[in-house]
Amino acid sequence: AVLLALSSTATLNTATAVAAPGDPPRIVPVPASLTITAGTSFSLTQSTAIVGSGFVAEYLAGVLRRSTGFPFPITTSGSGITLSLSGPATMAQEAYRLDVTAQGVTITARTQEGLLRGVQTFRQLLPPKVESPTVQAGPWTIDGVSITDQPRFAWRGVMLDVARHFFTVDEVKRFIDQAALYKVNVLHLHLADDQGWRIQIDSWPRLATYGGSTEVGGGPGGHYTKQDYAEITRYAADRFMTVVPEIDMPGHTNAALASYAELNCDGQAPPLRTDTAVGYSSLCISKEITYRFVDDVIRELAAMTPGPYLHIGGDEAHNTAKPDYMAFVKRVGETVAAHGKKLVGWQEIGQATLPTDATGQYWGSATHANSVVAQGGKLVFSPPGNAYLDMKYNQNTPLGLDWAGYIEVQKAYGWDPATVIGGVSESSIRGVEAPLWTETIANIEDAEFMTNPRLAAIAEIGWSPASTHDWQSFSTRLGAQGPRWSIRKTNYYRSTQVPWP
Ligand code: TNX
Repeated sequence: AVLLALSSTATLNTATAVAAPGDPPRIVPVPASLTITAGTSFSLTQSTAIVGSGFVAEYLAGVLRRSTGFPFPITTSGSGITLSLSGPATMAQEAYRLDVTAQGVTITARTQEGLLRGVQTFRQLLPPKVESPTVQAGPWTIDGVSITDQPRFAWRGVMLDVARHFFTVDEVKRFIDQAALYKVNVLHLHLADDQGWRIQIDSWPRLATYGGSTEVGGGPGGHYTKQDYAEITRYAADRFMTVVPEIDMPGHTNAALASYAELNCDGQAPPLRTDTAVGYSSLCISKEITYRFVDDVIRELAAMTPGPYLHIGGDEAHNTAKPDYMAFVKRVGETVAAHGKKLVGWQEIGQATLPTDATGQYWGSATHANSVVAQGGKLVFSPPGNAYLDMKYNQNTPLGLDWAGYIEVQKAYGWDPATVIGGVSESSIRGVEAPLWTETIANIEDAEFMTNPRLAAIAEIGWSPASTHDWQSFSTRLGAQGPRWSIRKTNYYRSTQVPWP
């Protein structure tokens, strides 16, 4: 076979929307290195086995059985699609190698996590109908290729605001599945805000039962029981996605203040709110019960959280005096550490004294972000003008806000975390995250419309080497995702900037 060594940027650069045989595969995020083996191919058949074990093998078998109708037995020896954990110790945690030869497919990694990332790439080597929930006719042929790949950043996140509008466990699972396709590995759940409290807390039960009883626009809202929440974290963990729960404080707390009169400085519970104002609510910084409340919530949340991070919000506390804010965040940071978790907060937490392993989520202020870094913390970048999934695509988008401008797909793709603010070294950057705030997003179809295709752009910025960044290449590869989403019945915005087939 003739080996064509191809750099991902140069070769995935074709402008035509329909792949011809021998064209490079259209993978998002683009792999660090990809070499086509011309003239070689492998086809899945009735007798192809999956050689491997564990959840990743089951996951791959689930995808392939559904659409091909083939049995795909999971075996411990033989040939077919081999999932091998024989990757060298020098391989990064999530790195994988993927080889397609005439003899079969091998995905090699050092961890199950690496194998899962390789499986997501493998799906994109197959025709879009592999994503079908029902059996389709073959052929199921894959061109010969060798891929080596690993992420640029450890945190490639998406945030779902389940406070402004509630989303069911099944809807969250669907959201997780779609994000996992693009190697997104953090699901940040915004669990409490002025309009709703969405997680059961046994020591303060009215938070969920009363504080969770409505949402923006006055709908019935809802909340996750501890069992529901365990189901979400397990489903995410199977896809090597860490759930980062956020309880926003001291602002964005009307739902809690409405649930317990004693949390208010004046002892009066305000009414539940279903409007979209921000910046009016605050926990009562001077009352000791506030800290009992915070300790109880963080203790129960930490116990429900398999991952290392707890997000305390901290944004837009416009109704909290600055000295109060600083004292409050410092104390809550200590509480999070006392319960064995690492503190995450929106950039404003940089104003307070933080634990040394804190993470600040940048959303527009270099000053605040820099003070997180100055204290030894790290940053997750969510620049609103590029990464906010709740911004309209253009003036005609029926949903969304526009305070950070319109975000067409090219704008979502057109940034680099290393240059958003000056003077932050790449080692201080934990990664990137695309937040979906849901003031205007009432159901999962609308959430998908705002998320796709922009999340794929943010995912590529987080995963792929900076040297591969190229709009022409990306837009062509992104176009190839459209048929996959259509077959999955995932809603998406058909941007005119993208050459959909
Ligand atoms: C600002 S970004 C907020 C949210 C809103 C969002 C709407 C941030 C940390 N806070 O409370 O939902 O704008 O785009």
